[in-house]
Amino acid sequence: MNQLVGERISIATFKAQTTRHRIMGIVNTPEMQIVFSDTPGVLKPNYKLQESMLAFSESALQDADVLLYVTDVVENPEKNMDFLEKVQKMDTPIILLINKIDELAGDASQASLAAIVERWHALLPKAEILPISAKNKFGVDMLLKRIQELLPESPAYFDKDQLTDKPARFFVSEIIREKILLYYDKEIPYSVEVAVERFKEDDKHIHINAIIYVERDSQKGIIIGHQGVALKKVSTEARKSLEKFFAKPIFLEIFVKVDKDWRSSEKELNHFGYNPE
Ligand SMILES: Nc1nc2c(ncn2[C@@H]2O[C@H](COP(=O)(O)OP(=O)(O)OP(=O)(O)O)[C@@H](O)[C@H]2O)c(=O)[nH]1
Ligand SMILES: [Mg+2]
Repeated sequence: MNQLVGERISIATFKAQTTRHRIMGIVNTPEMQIVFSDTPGVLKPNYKLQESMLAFSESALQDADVLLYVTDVVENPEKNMDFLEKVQKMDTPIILLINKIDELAGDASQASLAAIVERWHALLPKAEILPISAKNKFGVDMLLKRIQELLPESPAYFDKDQLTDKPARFFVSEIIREKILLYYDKEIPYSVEVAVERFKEDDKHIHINAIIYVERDSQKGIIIGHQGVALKKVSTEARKSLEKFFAKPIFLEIFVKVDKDWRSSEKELNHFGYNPE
């Protein structure tokens, strides 16, 4: 979606379940508007947060005019059979994007791509299949063109100068969460939520206070690290990314708090914005 919209709207990391919300990225030209919904990947929920994540994916499925199912050159197509069977029965046009074709190197790459396309086609015969590389922007313009052909005529849903449906604070918490996904292992990134307590912008700067919530005391210690070194790194790297995102100098203060078992609590999840409308 970032490549299609031309802005870094959704955070992306090598870890699974990076995206937790439904995030809109809007492309505007004089003739048209395309509203992309980036969603969490389809999963079988083990706790309440994951139930909300799945609900975001399903809400996008309900109102989309075109579905883009993003897989890559190594994912096992059988992994999400239930979901594939469901979308196969829907009337909505579907484009299956085989991403990361830059990873297919050497003489055998054409043959292996053909084999991958073949496997997916057998499972989802109604889908148009497009090999792409988001990294190299390969196939992205062709995809935009194809989406434009498939979209129905309709008035614009959003203002023509709007880029996303999310407020500035959302991107602050996502950028901090991105650093946590990058720098901590095991269950830590999945036990973390970030809330922005203060976002104050003046002519020259933005002042931000954020809180990293964890599920237990032991995790708080890990986030902070020996003599605060780990948290310092998160804070420094987040500040650099935020300065790029907002194109302004940032003062960033981060605190760590325990919110016991927040990801299993309906109330806390609502409080953190995991309530699909
Ligand atoms: N080689 C290569 N890597 C890519 C490409 N596109 C994305 N990646 C990498 O793949 C990883 C996953 O990207 P994400 O955007 O987080 O993937 P996602 O499908 O949104 O995953 P979740 O949000 O976790 O469900 C990141 O490390 C990206 O940098 C590509 O075209 N080629
Ligand atoms: Mg994602």
